[in-house]
Amino acid sequence: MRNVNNDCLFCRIVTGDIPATVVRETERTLAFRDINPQAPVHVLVIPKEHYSDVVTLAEGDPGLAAEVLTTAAVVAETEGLLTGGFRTIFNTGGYGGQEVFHVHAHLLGGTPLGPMVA
Ligand code: IU
Repeated sequence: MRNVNNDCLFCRIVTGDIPATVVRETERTLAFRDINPQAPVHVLVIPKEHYSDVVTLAEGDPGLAAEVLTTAAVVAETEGLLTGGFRTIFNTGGYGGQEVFHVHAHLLGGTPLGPMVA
Protein backbone atom coordinates (compact mmCIF):
# COMPACT_ATOMS: atom_id res chain seq x y z
CA MET A 1 0.00 0.00 0.00
CA ARG A 2 1.25 3.52 -0.76
CA ASN A 3 1.46 6.27 1.82
CA VAL A 4 1.84 4.45 5.14
CA ASN A 5 3.38 6.32 8.09
CA ASN A 6 4.39 3.99 10.92
CA ASP A 7 4.54 6.93 13.32
CA CYS A 8 0.89 7.72 12.62
CA LEU A 9 -1.69 6.53 15.14
CA PHE A 10 -4.42 6.04 12.56
CA CYS A 11 -2.09 4.13 10.21
CA ARG A 12 -1.47 1.82 13.16
CA ILE A 13 -5.23 1.40 13.65
CA VAL A 14 -5.41 0.41 9.97
CA THR A 15 -2.71 -2.25 10.44
CA GLY A 16 -4.35 -3.50 13.65
CA ASP A 17 -1.40 -2.53 15.89
CA ILE A 18 -3.73 -0.25 17.87
CA PRO A 19 -7.26 -1.48 18.60
CA ALA A 20 -10.35 0.40 17.51
CA THR A 21 -14.05 -0.33 17.38
CA VAL A 22 -14.54 -0.63 13.65
CA VAL A 23 -18.05 -0.04 12.32
CA ARG A 24 -17.31 -0.34 8.59
CA GLU A 25 -14.36 -1.34 6.45
CA THR A 26 -14.00 -1.12 2.69
CA GLU A 27 -11.01 -1.86 0.51
CA ARG A 28 -9.69 1.67 0.91
CA THR A 29 -11.50 3.18 3.91
CA LEU A 30 -12.08 2.45 7.59
CA ALA A 31 -14.72 3.80 9.98
CA PHE A 32 -14.30 3.43 13.75
CA ARG A 33 -15.75 4.95 16.90
CA ASP A 34 -14.03 7.98 18.40
CA ILE A 35 -12.50 7.14 21.81
CA ASN A 36 -13.78 10.45 23.22
CA PRO A 37 -17.25 10.78 21.70
CA GLN A 38 -18.77 14.25 21.47
CA ALA A 39 -22.24 12.95 20.57
CA PRO A 40 -24.19 9.68 21.00
CA VAL A 41 -22.78 8.63 17.62
CA HIS A 42 -19.23 9.81 16.90
CA VAL A 43 -17.43 7.87 14.19
CA LEU A 44 -14.19 8.73 12.41
CA VAL A 45 -13.89 7.82 8.73
CA ILE A 46 -10.41 7.61 7.24
CA PRO A 47 -8.69 6.50 4.06
CA LYS A 48 -6.40 3.57 4.81
CA GLU A 49 -3.61 5.34 2.99
CA HIS A 50 -1.87 8.11 4.86
CA TYR A 51 -2.79 11.65 3.85
CA SER A 52 -2.21 14.30 6.48
CA ASP A 53 -5.35 16.33 5.86
CA VAL A 54 -8.31 16.82 3.55
CA VAL A 55 -6.36 19.17 1.29
CA THR A 56 -3.59 16.66 0.53
CA LEU A 57 -6.19 13.91 0.11
CA ALA A 58 -8.34 15.94 -2.29
CA GLU A 59 -5.29 16.94 -4.31
CA GLY A 60 -3.61 13.53 -4.21
CA ASP A 61 -6.55 11.19 -4.76
CA PRO A 62 -9.94 12.83 -5.30
CA GLY A 63 -11.56 9.44 -5.89
CA LEU A 64 -10.43 8.31 -2.46
CA ALA A 65 -11.79 11.52 -0.95
CA ALA A 66 -15.14 10.61 -2.49
CA GLU A 67 -14.88 7.09 -1.03
CA VAL A 68 -14.38 8.56 2.45
CA LEU A 69 -17.60 10.53 2.01
CA THR A 70 -19.44 7.50 0.66
CA THR A 71 -18.36 5.44 3.68
CA ALA A 72 -19.49 8.27 5.97
CA ALA A 73 -22.88 8.27 4.25
CA VAL A 74 -23.26 4.50 4.59
CA VAL A 75 -22.30 4.65 8.28
CA ALA A 76 -24.80 7.47 8.79
CA GLU A 77 -27.45 5.14 7.43
CA THR A 78 -26.38 2.07 9.42
CA GLU A 79 -26.15 4.15 12.61
CA GLY A 80 -29.72 5.38 12.04
CA LEU A 81 -28.80 9.02 11.49
CA LEU A 82 -30.58 9.72 8.21
CA THR A 83 -33.93 10.64 9.73
CA GLY A 84 -32.68 13.08 12.34
CA GLY A 85 -29.68 14.34 10.45
CA PHE A 86 -26.00 14.46 11.31
CA ARG A 87 -22.80 16.49 10.95
CA THR A 88 -19.54 15.75 9.15
CA ILE A 89 -16.40 17.73 9.94
CA PHE A 90 -12.82 17.73 8.66
CA ASN A 91 -10.69 19.65 11.14
CA THR A 92 -7.67 20.94 9.23
CA GLY A 93 -4.46 22.36 10.62
CA GLY A 94 -3.81 24.19 13.84
CA TYR A 95 -6.53 26.82 13.59
CA GLY A 96 -8.95 24.05 12.57
CA GLY A 97 -8.21 22.13 15.77
CA GLN A 98 -6.69 19.12 14.02
CA GLU A 99 -4.82 16.91 16.49
CA VAL A 100 -4.28 13.71 14.50
CA PHE A 101 -2.57 14.35 11.18
CA HIS A 102 -4.11 11.49 9.23
CA VAL A 103 -7.17 12.89 7.50
CA HIS A 104 -10.45 11.88 9.14
CA ALA A 105 -14.06 12.86 8.78
CA HIS A 106 -15.89 13.19 12.08
CA LEU A 107 -19.43 11.84 11.75
CA LEU A 108 -21.58 13.10 14.62
CA GLY A 109 -25.22 12.51 15.35
CA GLY A 110 -27.88 10.91 17.49
CA THR A 111 -28.98 14.14 19.16
CA PRO A 112 -29.76 17.70 18.02
CA LEU A 113 -26.35 19.30 17.58
CA GLY A 114 -27.50 22.88 17.32
CA PRO A 115 -25.94 25.56 15.14
CA MET A 116 -22.29 25.26 14.21
CA VAL A 117 -20.12 27.36 16.50
CA ALA A 118 -16.40 27.99 16.30
P1 IU B 1 -9.00 16.01 15.38
O1 IU B 1 -9.95 16.43 14.28
O2 IU B 1 -7.62 15.66 14.87
O3 IU B 1 -8.96 16.97 16.51
O4 IU B 1 -9.64 14.69 15.97
C1 IU B 1 -8.91 13.62 16.46
C2 IU B 1 -9.91 12.68 17.06
O5 IU B 1 -9.28 11.41 17.22
C3 IU B 1 -10.41 13.10 18.44
O6 IU B 1 -11.82 13.24 18.41
C4 IU B 1 -9.97 11.97 19.34
O7 IU B 1 -10.89 11.67 20.36
C5 IU B 1 -9.84 10.82 18.36
N1 IU B 1 -8.95 9.76 18.74
C6 IU B 1 -9.38 8.45 18.66
O8 IU B 1 -10.53 8.17 18.31
N2 IU B 1 -8.52 7.45 19.00
C7 IU B 1 -7.26 7.70 19.45
O9 IU B 1 -6.52 6.76 19.77
C8 IU B 1 -6.86 9.10 19.52
C9 IU B 1 -7.69 10.09 19.14
I1 IU B 1 -4.97 9.64 20.23
